[in-house]
Amino acid sequence: MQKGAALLIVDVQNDFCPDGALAVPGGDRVVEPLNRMAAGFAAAGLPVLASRDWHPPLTRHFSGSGGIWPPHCVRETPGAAFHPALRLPAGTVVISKGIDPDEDAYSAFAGQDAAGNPLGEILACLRVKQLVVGGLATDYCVRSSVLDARKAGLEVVLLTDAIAGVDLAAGDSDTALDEMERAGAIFCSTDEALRRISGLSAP
Ligand code: VGL
Ligand code: ZN
Repeated sequence: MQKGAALLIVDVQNDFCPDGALAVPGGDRVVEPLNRMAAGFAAAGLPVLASRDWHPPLTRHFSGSGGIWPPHCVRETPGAAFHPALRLPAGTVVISKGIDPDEDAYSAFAGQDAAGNPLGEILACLRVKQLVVGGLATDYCVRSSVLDARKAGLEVVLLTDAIAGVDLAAGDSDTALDEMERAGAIFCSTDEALRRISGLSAP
């Protein structure tokens, strides 16, 4: 990790954590490594971005309106808030997605910042070449975001201890990991990634 790196924290929101409307098993385990990673990026002067699922109350994404999911992450509700223990550095760019009632919009690249700038444009403006990714859920939004980042020509480092999956069907997360690896994502632990950005060990 070096100049040109950015951290993307995907959907670490209450509804995807234990007791949430669409709880990912062990979802809150990602908070501690992502806090360390975000602090490391901030200390190195590197950008941090955090996506959030930000649905309208009625959307095709929800069961009852044609989708497969129970209502979750409805914009401006407590379930859509970031996990209370997640520490986002000052200046973190928040990317909202799933706003359109006609789209699932799993990928953070389908999202935009408060001013309406799409994630891809923001990363281009910041001259980001390498995206370090962790968050929820491995088999949906992390997967889609990583595959889109690769399609956009970015290097991707996936933080293997800072992700957790829904596994609606057993093995979904493993399949997603295979797809991401085949697409060229590099797998790395948070500790290893931190050593690299702080320059404590030669890459
Ligand atoms: C997600 C299912 C439905 C995710 C979002 O953030 O991975 N999963 N909506
Ligand atoms: Zn959703």
